[in-house]
Amino acid sequence: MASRIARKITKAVLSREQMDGDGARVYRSIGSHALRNLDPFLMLDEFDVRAPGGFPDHPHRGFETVTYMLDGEFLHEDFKGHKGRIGPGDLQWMSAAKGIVHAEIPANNSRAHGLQLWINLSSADKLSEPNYQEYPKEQVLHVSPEEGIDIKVIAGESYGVQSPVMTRTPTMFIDVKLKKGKTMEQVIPKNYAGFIYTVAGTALFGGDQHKSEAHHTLVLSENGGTYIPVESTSDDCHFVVIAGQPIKEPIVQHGPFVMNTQQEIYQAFADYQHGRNGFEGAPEWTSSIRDRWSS
Ligand code: FJE
Ligand code: FE
Repeated sequence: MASRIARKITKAVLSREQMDGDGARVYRSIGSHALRNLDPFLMLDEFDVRAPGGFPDHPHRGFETVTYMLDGEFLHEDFKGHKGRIGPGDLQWMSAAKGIVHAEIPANNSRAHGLQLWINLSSADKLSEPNYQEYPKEQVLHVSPEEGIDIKVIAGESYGVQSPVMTRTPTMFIDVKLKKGKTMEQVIPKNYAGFIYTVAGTALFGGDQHKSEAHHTLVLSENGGTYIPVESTSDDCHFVVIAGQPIKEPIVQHGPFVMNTQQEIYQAFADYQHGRNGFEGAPEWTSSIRDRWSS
């Protein structure tokens, strides 16, 4: 019988809340000082935003943003007129690539709570055409291998269910809810780097090795292992498993621009400022939703 190697947890970091955007509360996982970046991931924020907070007009270049809403609703609008609403369980997979300028703000007065993941793009993809993949809750595939185990397959595969999301950077992203005492194993391609982010409840991750509560990032070992075992120790256990193929290229990041060289960062600023090379129309544009909460 072939031997199976389990991933272990090499590092556990608790996120403290901080403010970003315009008065928006986030728990930063990847992208915080303790977890600078975990190639191919640049950032994971658990946002918990109430109007008038939000993320008004801002640009992106060189990577993808994945917004997965847990509770409440966001409005979004971009500089090409693409707009919509992201509600509980909805998924927006946005490949900003050569340039998107947009606003993301709460749709109403209740709390907008969710996850936003930033995935780097390889040099070959950084200046490709922007692209959206949008899935309302009903179209996000889910699998329940047994009662008390509920998995949403946002990207990649879990228990034989394959997400239709196209990932320019090979990525898996699953959302898991477990009742107390339930066990599951998530398969992870052996060359992927990955982590778990805990949203609620407690569980043992990586054998009996690690117990965790909410707002923790658990970095997975890069030991060639092909799965991570989990056992829930509470009825409200909720976490995500995110893993991807490392890009292994230099990263120069300036806020919302992520390129390979300093020169490309200067170019991104100039393009954004002058409305060129994918940022056409950006200097004149303001979103119609940005003033929703100002009187
Ligand atoms: C930001 C550039 C940005 N975390 N979580 C600079 F793009 C952002 C930003 C976000 C963001 C947006 C959502 Cl919807 C959720 C997020 C950062 O838009 F805050 C800064 N400072
Ligand atoms: Fe954004």
